[in-house]
Order: sequence, then structure tokens, then C-alpha cells
Amino acid sequence: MKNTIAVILTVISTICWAQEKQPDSTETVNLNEIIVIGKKTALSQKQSKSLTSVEDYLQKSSKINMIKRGAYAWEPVINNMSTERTVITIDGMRIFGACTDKMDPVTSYVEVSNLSEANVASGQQASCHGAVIGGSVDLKRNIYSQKETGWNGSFTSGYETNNKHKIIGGSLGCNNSNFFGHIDFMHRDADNYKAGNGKKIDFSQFTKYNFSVSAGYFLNQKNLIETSIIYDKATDIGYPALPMDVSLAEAKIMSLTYKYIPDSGFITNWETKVYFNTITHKMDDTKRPSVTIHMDMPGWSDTYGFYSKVKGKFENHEFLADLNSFYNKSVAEMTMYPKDPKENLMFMYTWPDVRTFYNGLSLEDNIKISAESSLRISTNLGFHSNTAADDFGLQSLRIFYPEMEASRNRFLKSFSGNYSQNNGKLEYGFGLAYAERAPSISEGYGFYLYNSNDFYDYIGNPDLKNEKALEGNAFLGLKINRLHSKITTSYFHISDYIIGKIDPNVLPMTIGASGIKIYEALDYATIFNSDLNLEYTVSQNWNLKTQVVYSLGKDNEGNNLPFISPLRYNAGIDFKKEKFNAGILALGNLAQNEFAETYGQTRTRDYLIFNINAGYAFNWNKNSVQIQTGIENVFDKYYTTFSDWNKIPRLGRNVFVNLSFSFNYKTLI
Ligand SMILES: [Cu+2]
Repeated sequence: MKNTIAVILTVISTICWAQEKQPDSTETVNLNEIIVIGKKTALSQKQSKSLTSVEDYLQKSSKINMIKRGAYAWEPVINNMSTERTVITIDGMRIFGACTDKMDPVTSYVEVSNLSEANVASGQQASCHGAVIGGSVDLKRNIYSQKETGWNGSFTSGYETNNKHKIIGGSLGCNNSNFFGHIDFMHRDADNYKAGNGKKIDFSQFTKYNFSVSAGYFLNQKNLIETSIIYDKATDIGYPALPMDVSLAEAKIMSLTYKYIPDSGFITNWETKVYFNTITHKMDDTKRPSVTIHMDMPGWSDTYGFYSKVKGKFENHEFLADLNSFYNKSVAEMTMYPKDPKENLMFMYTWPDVRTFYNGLSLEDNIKISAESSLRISTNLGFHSNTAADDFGLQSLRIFYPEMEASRNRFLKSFSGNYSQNNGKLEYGFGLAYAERAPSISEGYGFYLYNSNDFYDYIGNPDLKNEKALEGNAFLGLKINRLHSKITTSYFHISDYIIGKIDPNVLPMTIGASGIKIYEALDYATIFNSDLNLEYTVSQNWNLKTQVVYSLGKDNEGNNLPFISPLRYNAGIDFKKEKFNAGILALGNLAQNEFAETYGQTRTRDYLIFNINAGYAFNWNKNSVQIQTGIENVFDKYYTTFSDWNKIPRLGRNVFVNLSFSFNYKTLI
């Protein structure tokens, strides 16, 4: 029955073709995908669950998957490449998680209340603040400077039955002709969740507080100074797929921005920002029942950064120049407490106070060749330096690399070119790119980092070469009456592909670990991605949508790479009439038969789940009330996917209610 519904849905919507957001044919081509998060446009009315997590918004993109280690802080994977090969920024700011086990991706330190949209760029199709291979996401904060004068505010609240997830939030802002100020707050608290068939997943609870303040002052019509602070604190976070939990994950993110917005001339926009962020991460094994040896594993990451970005227009050129720089300090420690109090504590640096200094220049030119065609060329040149600043940590690594120097400098470059054509009905384009990245801190300097997925302790390798990727991409889109379709593909040939390889000569540190893996480079690896998005507007009220994504990743010997998605698909029908909307969505994966046996992965079965939702929104004057409700995983299916760490099962049936009220009160302040 369920399969029949899914097949019918897929067939109906496969007859029709679509994509998330078509670029307007009148502007210069924007190949990036924009995911709307905030409520600033009517688009968000289409959102069926507005208080869902930032990660859940992001995974709507056909380019993004999430590696899940529990209910909180999922790790975004872009084009089947995870944190090391991608960059996630918040308003252009670089932030680095402080966890050696990737329990705190950048996305875990913001809230939906902070953000207006996410700009998802595949491969080199964005000038981003760093050297990257797979792609990037820039999470854009709400823009308060353009709000109407007067007071504005909101109150939001939500509840989810599966894990008793309670959400409460609010915001208050005021604007006058030369000043604006805004504060917002959001709190989430969830118990352990239940997988399908009511199976309780222990250690999957979390509590989160997010608080943010923004203020700006218009020096005159063209010049604006803005400051913003985000404070995010999560406590008592369970990671059921890992052997440890987190007692504290805390971020303080601060920035000061100067914007120059001329109304005519060569320069169209000039933005300069200085920023600082500090992250504290404390892992906790004290609540786990059978811990062989108690460990304390805190980590800290501080980043100081700056960028200055100029956008301009000259004849048929739209150009961008971005000078950016950051300095990061990452430290992680491990203290082991033997059961016998007479034995000595064992202490080591898992990240030996690694300082990363990056200085880069990005240049981009969008050339309008004709009314329908354009060419985008870009380059990114960067100087990258790593220093292991802690002497004890450095000496520990020298056990493996006696010749190792404390510092290592690299020069990283990327180039890309994209041609695209769009006549309103048919659009297509293709591009080529070359990019390099430096090894991450764990890959370069990690010391006995236990991976609970393959049971190996990982050792970094400071001698790793830069990873180099050649990328080819193409897309084809079609708009015929009510039918919108887009197919995109990308192919990456990555030389000196960094991956852990077993070293049989070294013993692991972690009790029960299978052995040691040292980060080495494969000759090359290849990753292929393709996705098809279709949308068909049946009538004013009915809309059909479907998405099919296929990927393949191989190493130089033809083995499958780990964490590459099997074929995934979703199909949905939306109904909207006046203030009411409703929808049904089917989503699933085929079985992962191309799993990475060589890298310790096992097969994952297929799955298919159904979600339904309904919402009601009404406005009066400039105020609005929105109620959204729905059931996720309606048939309470017990399932896991290829990207669930240690095959931790996903959420079973979940009923949610989201409520939001927002107001605008126009007055002279
Ligand atoms: Cu951690």
C-alpha cells in the first residue's frame, strides 16, 4: 500500500519537471541554490514546519546530506563531501568546531531565528571565504536594516510528540531612519527520541539556548555600521551513535560590519567585516553505563577574521573582489582516569594547539555575453599556514614524524569558469574548475582520535600534500508552461585524496579499538553527483514536486568511497487555498549496494517514509499568525540510512505543532 502510494506519487511528479528556485533570466546567472529560512518572503509560507532545525532546512537541497550521530548537530555533507572538503560560513565568517569527533558542525551554533537564508554553492560555483573542494554554504543572517520604521517582533512556540521537543522563541526589534536594534531568543529542549516501532533511543536528548543581538547605525544614506552577537549554548546533548555525550557546546560569535552602498557608479556594494568567535566543547562519558576508562575530552577553538568585499558593475561585467583572512587556534585534550587510583592519569593533546593562518584573495567576473548567455570566471588565491604551538603536543607527534617541523606553509589556488545560457524556457550551462585544499587539523595533527564507526584510532600526518580537485559540471533546465525541470551533474577527480589507512605496526590507545589508521593520500578518487528536480503546477491550488539524486564515489582501485549516498528520492503534493495549506511527502533511499566495504562500511537497506502536514496563516494589518502541524514518518517505520553513524535508527512517528505570531507596529521613534 505504502509503496503503491510512493510509486504513484513519483510517477505523477516525474511526468513533470522542476527545481527549487529558478534564476531570473533578467539578472546575471546565479548558479547557487538559495534556501529560504526566515520569514522575510512569502516563500516561507510554503514551509511546512518553520521551527525545524537549520540542518533540516539545508537537507532540502539536492546537494546536501546529513551525517547523523543523534538528534542534534548533524554534520552537513555537500556533494558527498564532509567538513574537511567544504566550508560553512555564517554571514561570511569562518568558524571552526572544537570537537575532534565532529560533534559540533558550524550549523549547530545558529538557530532558525537568526537566519534568513542559506546560499548553497556546489564546487567552485561561489566565491567563498576559503579554499574548498566540494562546495560551500553561507548562512545569511536576517537583514534588519531594511525593515520598516517602528517596532516589530514575534513569538514562536512548538512541540513535537516523539521526543517531547519543546521550542520557544521570541524577538523584538525597532527601526528608525538612522538606527536599528534587534534581539531574539530561542530555546529547545528534547528528551530521548523513539525510533520506529516505539524503540527508545537512549542518550538522544538535548537542550539548547540561542540568543542574538544586532544593532546598526546609518552614518548617512550610503554608509552603515552594524554589529552583531550570537550566543549559543547547548547542554546535556546525547550522541547515541557515539560512546560519549556532550555536557557543554558553547559559541560566542561577534562581528562588526561596515557597509558602503552607493546608488550609482562603478561600485555597487562594499562590505568590510571584522569578527571573532570562540567555541568551547566538553565531552562527557559520566552518564554511560559501562565505561572501561573515564575520559575528559574538552576542546576549544578561537577564530579572528576579517574580510573586505567589493562588488561592482562596468558595462557588461559584474565583478567581485574579496580579500579575506582568518587566524584560528584549535586545542583539544584528553585525560584518562584509570580505575586504580594509584595509577597515573594519562594526559595528551589530541589537537596540539594548532594555529591556522589564512590570507586569501577571491576575484570573480560575471560577463553578460548577450541577452541570454553569460560567462562566469573566478579565482581564489590563498596563503595557508599551520603551526603546532604546543611543545608537548608537537613532541608527541614527533614519535611518528621525527623530522616534523612546527610550522608548515601552503599556497592554495583555485580557478573556475562557467558558461550558461537562459532564454526563459530552456537553460543550460557547463563549467570546469580546479581547486586545492589543505588538510584539516585532524588530518594534519590529530593524535589518537578514536573513530567509533570503524573502531580505529586516527593519527594525523603533517606531511600530507594539498588535495587537488578537477571538477566538471553541467546543468539543463526546461520550463514548459507549468512544468519546471532541472538536471545538474558534477564530477570531481580528486588527486592526493586524504583518507585513513591502516598501519599494522602501531597499537591503538583506545581500549577495544581495532588498530591505528594514519591519514595518507590515495593517488586519486572520483565523485560523481547528479540530481533531478521537477515541479508541476497542476492548478492554482495544486503543486507536485519531485527530486531524485544519484551519486557514486570510487577510489583509484575502483573501491567505493565511504558515506556516498545511494539513489535517494522524494515526491510530494502540495495544496494551497487562501489561508490554508496542506501537503503530503514521500521520501526514501534505495538500498546502498555500492557501500564501502574496504573502508569498513556495511550495506544499508532501502527505506521509504511518509510525512503529512497542514497549516493555516492569517494576517491583519501588519500582524500575522501561523499555525503549522503535521505527522512525520506517519507509518512509524523503523529505518536507518547510509549516513547514520553506526546505523543509529532515525526518528519514528512524530506529530508536531508550530505556532508563530509576528507583529509590526509603525510609529515614529
Ligand atoms: Cu565532541
